[in-house]
Amino acid sequence: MQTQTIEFIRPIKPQTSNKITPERWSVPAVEELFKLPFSDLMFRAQQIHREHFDPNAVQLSTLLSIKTGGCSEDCGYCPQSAFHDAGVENRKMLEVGEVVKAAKAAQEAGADRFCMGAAWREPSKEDMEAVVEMVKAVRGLGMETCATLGMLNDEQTEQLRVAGLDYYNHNLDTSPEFYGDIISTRDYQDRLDTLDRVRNAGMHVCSGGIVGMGENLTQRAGLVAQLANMNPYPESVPINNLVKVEGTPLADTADLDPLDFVRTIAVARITMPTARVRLSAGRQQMSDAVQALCFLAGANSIFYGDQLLTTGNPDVERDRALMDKLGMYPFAEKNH
Ligand code: SAM
Ligand code: DTB
Ligand code: SF4
Repeated sequence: MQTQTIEFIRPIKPQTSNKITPERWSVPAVEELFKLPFSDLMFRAQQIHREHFDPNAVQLSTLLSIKTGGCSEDCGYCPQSAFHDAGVENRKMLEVGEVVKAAKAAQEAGADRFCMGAAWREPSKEDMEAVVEMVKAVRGLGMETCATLGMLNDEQTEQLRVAGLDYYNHNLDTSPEFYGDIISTRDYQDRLDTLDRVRNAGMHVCSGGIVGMGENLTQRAGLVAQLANMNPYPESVPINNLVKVEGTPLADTADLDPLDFVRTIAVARITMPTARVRLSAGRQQMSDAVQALCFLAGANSIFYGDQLLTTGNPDVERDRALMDKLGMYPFAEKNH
């Protein structure tokens, strides 16, 4: 009986276009996945994970905030927005040398991807000149490069591609229906347009969202459906658990049940089988047991290093200890 239920929710309207994504996920179908008995959901996710990846390998990506604070957007979760008073200073952009130093340290600690984040609505011409130098220098170290700089136009995506940027991170954050409750200074379509530009320029897409912002189940499913129906879906999907920062409008949001976070990872894995699903922000507040469940649910990437952008992340020693305890290893080590 249970198997029939699982089969029923899998398939969705066939796509008529000749693009790559083989199936479309309706929001109700994704919601049905969320509602599966926990063990059935985990089993489905693990089967799919093992079809496409070594289930014991995890990708390690280190983040660096290259421009912190003073952002002109009003994202309700974000401590870097100039609309909120979260105690984050508006600092100037880092120098290329500082970025290279941080990237080398991350590489020595075992990271294979380096992600440069900036608190911008979009980069200016001068910003782009500096970022291009940073991307070239980090690539020169032999690391995979990622950047998250806000909205991009066609010229900027081309500049980044030429510089050698491997991934561009730009999150949808939540479902189109819930989005207006969280951000008012740019709309959902702006995000989709930037992601299209990144894809059309030939770079890999990193896009995900945040859960635990007070969204309901349909809205959570709506985020996953949006990501999974991108054509093709992102190669890298960060799932962030809201980090509640004092001074932001979402600081007092009720805690998400950790098992609902695990379910979100599993549903992302099932709907985007070949993506790197990243267990992203929120790990510092998570027990080892919940993180282990996330890996069982199909997460195979983490942010590595004791700092995200402005908030903390588990330190390298804690992550190495967790990987050892679980018999997990970095993708990069296995491949070299
Ligand atoms: N300013 C650029 C932008 O918004 O695209 C890049 C940096 S922005 C901080 C990158 C992403 O971090 C956001 O889209 C959001 O998903 C995530 N983020 C920011 N604050 C967060 C928080 N408090 N908890 C969880 N994720 C957060
Ligand atoms: C993503 O999805 N999460 C990262 C990265 N992409 C840029 C950012 C998390 C930020 C958490 C809050 C902070 O440290 O400021
Ligand atoms: Fe600015 Fe990005 Fe934070 Fe939004 S999420 S306020 S765009 S730094």
